[in-house]
Amino acid sequence: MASLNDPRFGFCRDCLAAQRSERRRCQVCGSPRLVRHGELYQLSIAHVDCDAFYASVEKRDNPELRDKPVIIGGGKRGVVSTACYVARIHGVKSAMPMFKALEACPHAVVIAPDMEKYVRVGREIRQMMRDLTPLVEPLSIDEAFLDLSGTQRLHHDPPSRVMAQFSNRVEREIGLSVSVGISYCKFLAKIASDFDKPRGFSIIGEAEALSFLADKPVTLIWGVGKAFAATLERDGIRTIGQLQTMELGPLMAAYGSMGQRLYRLSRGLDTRRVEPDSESKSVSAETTFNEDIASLDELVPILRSLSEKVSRRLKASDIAGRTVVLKLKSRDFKLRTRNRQLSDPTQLADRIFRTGRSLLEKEVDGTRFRLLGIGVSDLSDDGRADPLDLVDVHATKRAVAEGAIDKLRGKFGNDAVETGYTFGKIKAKVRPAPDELE
Ligand code: TTP
Ligand code: MG
Repeated sequence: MASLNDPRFGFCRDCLAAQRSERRRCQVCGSPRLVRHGELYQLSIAHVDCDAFYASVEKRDNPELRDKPVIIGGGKRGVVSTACYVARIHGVKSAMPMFKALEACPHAVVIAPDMEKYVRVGREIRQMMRDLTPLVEPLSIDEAFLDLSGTQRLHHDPPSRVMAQFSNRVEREIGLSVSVGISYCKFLAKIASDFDKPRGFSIIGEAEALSFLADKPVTLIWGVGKAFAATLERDGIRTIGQLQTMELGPLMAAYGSMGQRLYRLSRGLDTRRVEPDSESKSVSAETTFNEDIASLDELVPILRSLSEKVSRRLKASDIAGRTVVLKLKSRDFKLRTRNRQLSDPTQLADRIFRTGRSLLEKEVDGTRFRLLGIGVSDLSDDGRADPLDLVDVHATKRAVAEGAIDKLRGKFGNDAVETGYTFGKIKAKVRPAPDELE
């Protein structure tokens, strides 16, 4: 039996089957897309970047373009925004003047950018990332960091397998391919995602960081642009390996604060956290019904199971939210959102549910709803969530019970324990009593 550190330990990116031999194709589905790495199940920082993003969206929406060289760009500045990988073979690159690009690839199809569409698609992909963790830090329209540490219990899978499933999901549901890089820090995760584009999946572990970086050019380091690289070159420094042999003092004396960055990143030392942007600063779950629902009795169990989903995500990342947000969409697509601020941040399904239910009760007026959502915003991770409530003894009891349920679910899976409300929804047409959990 291979240990977790065995380099033969891996899985198939297509069917996810575990691979325990050194064969080049998956033992189950025959795919050659295998990933193996000694630290495969320990690394949890991911960077995702879409492949030839604008061009891929246009190809997706017009299958006739599939095998043709496609360039997105033009407009007033007359430069290339991006080119598909077919056009890149001819030497077309982002930021190249269009006339040059067409010299290199005269038969290319040139399409003007449709920014609105790309923003929309970028958002859809980002939402899929947020389904995995609230710790999503977008860097641009088509790329983001994800911190998946601590989510194994939520997903019942380590981050690398979660990310392989994510890239398959984006292909299946959005129709685009992405490249994924996985490492223990942002610096190397980003480098990894660029490593075998398109449809890439690369891992850089701690053990290999130094040797991986040694022969790479200094321009790979964040903040080292052309001008600074020229300065370094004048000082005889071209590779990251050279920086690895230099001490902090002389580097800082020569290059100021940049010297510290050179020192640390050249050694693969990067403690920057994945910082979610304001859009990510809420965790929510929602569902659209097969048939519109008007009755509180039917909405409440759904609200309960959505609250549990939100709570699971919060607990997995050890964050809490102070404002509970209820979302309803009526049959005529009118959106209602209702907020309530709590006295302190929560990650408990019970508190989210109860607050959501009291907001919901006020909205149930015979309107038929097509969608129900619940979430929390005002996120924090400072450990001040859910202080024991000395006034409401019942709330404390429920919090303790929820902790016990979490433990069981951690051991036996999410479906192992069902509360009265979700039981009512999933297993039978049992209507929950008003305060069954008390
Ligand atoms: P990138 O991720 O840099 O490029 P890409 O997605 O097209 O290709 P790759 O597979 O190498 O990741 O940028 C994302 C989008 O941003 C790109 O599709 C178009 C736009 N863009 C510009 O408009 N101008 C530019 O100079 C660059 C680099 C990108
Ligand atoms: Mg890209």
